[in-house]
Amino acid sequence: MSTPAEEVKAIAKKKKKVPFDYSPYIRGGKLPHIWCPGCGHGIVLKSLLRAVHASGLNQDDVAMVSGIGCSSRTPGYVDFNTLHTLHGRALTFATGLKLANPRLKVLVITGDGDALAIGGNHFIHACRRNLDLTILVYNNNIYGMTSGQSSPTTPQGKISTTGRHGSVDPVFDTCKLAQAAGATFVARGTAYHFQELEKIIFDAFMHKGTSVVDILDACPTYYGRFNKYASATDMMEQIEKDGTVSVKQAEKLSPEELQDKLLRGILHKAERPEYLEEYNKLVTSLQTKK
Ligand SMILES: Cc1ncc(C[n+]2csc(CCOP(=O)(O)OP(=O)(O)O)c2C)c(N)n1
Ligand code: SF4
Repeated sequence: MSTPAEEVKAIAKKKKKVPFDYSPYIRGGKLPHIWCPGCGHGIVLKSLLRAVHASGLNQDDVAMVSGIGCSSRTPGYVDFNTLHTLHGRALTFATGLKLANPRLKVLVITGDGDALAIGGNHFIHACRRNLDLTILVYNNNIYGMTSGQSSPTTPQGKISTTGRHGSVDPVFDTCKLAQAAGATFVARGTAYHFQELEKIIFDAFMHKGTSVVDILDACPTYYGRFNKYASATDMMEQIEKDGTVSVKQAEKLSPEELQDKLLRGILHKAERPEYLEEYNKLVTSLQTKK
């Protein structure tokens, strides 16, 4: 019987394509990973690694910083400069790291709970500063690591361990929040549309300033099971395929058709002075002041 890797190679050979080699980016000694079967985090990681590869960035020039959560375990598995920090505090560490070593391309991996609940204040202020950081919010609508409590993106009426009869709280829209707080690149992708996601993450890397990508992801173990999705695939199809439309598709749809749909793609792009450049200007002016 052939192994999964051999099967991938056989399919690629048929399509006359060279399969993408993830191995230079993975710390093999840290495997197996902790993610459950069907979890979207691994799919997102693949899109992310392909985007890093396409950007031509040297692995030593990339730093990946996370908080705590299933998503935040990502830096443990990849061969970049990595920091696994405190719950909700990835952005404070990332800010310090970027200021101390501006040469580094700093990526922040954070869950919806990590970024928008305990880390909500830090999220707002990181967006406000426009420091050159790429923030990837793995948004699976729930706290995965701690067994499925409601997060700020749990839709109203959906079941969680802290909302056994359906969540009552209104949700945050990560993209609207990021844009209102001042992020200069805001986009949404999904684990289902993984090729599109790779391009979005690539564009986020290329942007100078704070870039935020809200990534609709799937936690079949808690969110999926509590809310009676038949399988991880069913969950991805209902939430991420049927629940979203691309910015391009949206142009042809009426407001009625767009109701209850989330937009995918680049939602906001603006030019504004980057934080480090402004900071360095101040330092230079103070140093040359007589
Ligand atoms: C100060 C602090 N409070 C609470 C926790 C417990 N905790 C660990 S991960 C987590 C939630 C993670 O959810 P999310 O960020 O959405 O990531 P996911 O696990 O879904 O990928 C919580 C509450 C902690 N580690 N530290
Ligand atoms: S608990 Fe949920 S988020 Fe965590 S690894 Fe399992 S499926 Fe993924």
